[in-house]
Amino acid sequence: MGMDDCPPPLVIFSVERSTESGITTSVGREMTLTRRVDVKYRDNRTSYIDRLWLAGEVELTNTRDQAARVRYRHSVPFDSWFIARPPAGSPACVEEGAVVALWEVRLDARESVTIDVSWSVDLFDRADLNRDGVVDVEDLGIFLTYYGTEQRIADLDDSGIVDGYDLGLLFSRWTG
Ligand SMILES: [Ca+2]
Repeated sequence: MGMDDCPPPLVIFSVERSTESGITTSVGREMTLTRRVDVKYRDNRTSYIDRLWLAGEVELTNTRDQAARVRYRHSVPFDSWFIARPPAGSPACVEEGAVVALWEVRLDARESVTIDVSWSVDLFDRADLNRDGVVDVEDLGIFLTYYGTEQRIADLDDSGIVDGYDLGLLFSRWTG
């Protein structure tokens, strides 16, 4: 699931964000004694329905007089009601309530490189048990096989047991 293997946070740096028509633009720069990171990307963190995406570039600069590795990481939050599934080979991974992506490049002395940091991750409703994009009678069928158990996939409210509250949640998300 990739739930536990997201890379740990790096030094946080400030990014200016503005949102217009559901698209958030982030621009920022981090400068230390050894590196400079310039980011500019857009994402749909405020308007996603079934897909969370981010598109943009990061310029990484090694300001040292010797080769070094420079890393860049970002994290985009989403409603934890949804299950996020990065496609195979994606730079993105998922931790609780956020999509995380990390890049690392080796740069020569004083070298600068611009990298594409775009990704896209499918989001599934937690009640969409077979992850096919709709909450319908097939999901209800799966749900009922787990009724009364502690099966986590059907324990929609994380109470520890699959019961009537979970059934109510499933119907509240019904798309038919
Ligand atoms: Ca389904």
